Amino acid sequence: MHTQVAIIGAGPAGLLLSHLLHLNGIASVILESRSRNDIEATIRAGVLEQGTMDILLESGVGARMQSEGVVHHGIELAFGGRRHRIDLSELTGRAITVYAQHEVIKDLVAARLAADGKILFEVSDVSLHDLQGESPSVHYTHQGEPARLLADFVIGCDGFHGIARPSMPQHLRQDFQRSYPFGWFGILVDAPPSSEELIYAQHQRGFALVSTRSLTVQRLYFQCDPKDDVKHWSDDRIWSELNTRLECADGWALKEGKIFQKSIIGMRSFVSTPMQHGRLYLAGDAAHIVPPTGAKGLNLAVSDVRLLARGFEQFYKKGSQELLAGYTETALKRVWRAEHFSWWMTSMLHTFADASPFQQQLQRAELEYVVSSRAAATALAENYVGLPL
Ligand code: RFL
Ligand code: PHB
Repeated sequence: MHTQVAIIGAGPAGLLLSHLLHLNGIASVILESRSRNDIEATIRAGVLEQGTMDILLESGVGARMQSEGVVHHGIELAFGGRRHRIDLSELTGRAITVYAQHEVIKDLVAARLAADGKILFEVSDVSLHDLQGESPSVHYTHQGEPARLLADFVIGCDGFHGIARPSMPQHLRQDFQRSYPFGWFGILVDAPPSSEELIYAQHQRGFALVSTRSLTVQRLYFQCDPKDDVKHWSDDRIWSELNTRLECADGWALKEGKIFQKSIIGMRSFVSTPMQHGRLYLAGDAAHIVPPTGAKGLNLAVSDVRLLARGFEQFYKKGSQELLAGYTETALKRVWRAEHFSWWMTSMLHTFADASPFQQQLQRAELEYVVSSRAAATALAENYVGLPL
């Protein structure tokens, strides 16, 4: 089998890239290790930047997001028993949309399949070959049969644990990383929203986040030991912890309900450079990870593939490699900005077990500054809604 662009991974990065290429008349094949059901049911991100919404709408896959997603014009920061609103739209003229990542995945898979796009699910043994020459190939197993896909380019959109990044020559790669001594305990709850906007709460017992999925399903998180086990957390214990961390003097209270999913995720910051070598390009979590406090991961995946789609359009229509050659440099500018923002939000809102009383006072001073200075609030807001592409 031959195609122009071979894409490894049907996450947001791989699916959107394939869709954008198709709109430019460029053929691609996606190889995905999991089943369609699996990728459409995995619960991950929820916050889309304005730029991400714009791309989904402009490229014709935003209709359901527009009708079912909810536009939020602000977020709240809670600390010291008080809530403080950051008015994103007033400060930046932009907004965010809360629409689950797996819904974006469903919309993109449906659009690809409706256009006869090729996605091979449940492939295994994927390996990349001849990445230096003009005809790289991907070897894999599908339905028990070994197979080979020849392409002009190979794009690694296979997430943090994929095979594309390790296929880059080790001696050319430089990795930057930081892991955090805490994780997030995430739950999904059958309940009405407790708040019209997301609440990011700092408390001495640890961070908590009130997010939402719909009028009937809520998404809540709280800082935990990354090595803890969900089995140690009864529903009562979870509600008690969340209520303590979110307690507010104004009488606001969480609306509780039936918890139907519990999970623990680790937190890390990671960047691998370069994001390209020969005919191999990396996009999304395959090249970089941010802690979820800034809600940036999915949005970065989208901005990477937007750059790649433009690069391939220029290559196939004009024969120029200029945009593709500059991919790493252009993408990393945005990546590092998001890395900094996500690290900063994480540092400002979480409890660090080894923080001295001095550092605790600095953390509080920073929060006070962000909610009382228009300049500081604007710095948070413009990063949160996403800087222009
Ligand atoms: P993905 O989504 O991991 O997709 C990679 C795909 O590649 C497949 N794969 C392979 N296929 C073939 N062969 C192989 N060898 C393969 N190895 C892997 C995988 O099965 C998978 O289908 O990467 P992508 O496309 O780069 O997208 C990145 C985003 O998923 C990620 O950054 C976000 O989910 C991060 N994130 C958030 N981002 C936001 O922008 N806003 C948020 O509000 C937000 N909240 C979150 C988050 C991530 C979270 N978790 C679970 C880490 C909240 C959480 C809890
Ligand atoms: C979510 O709803 O899953 C979510 C929202 C905001 C974040 C991270 C995750 O910063």
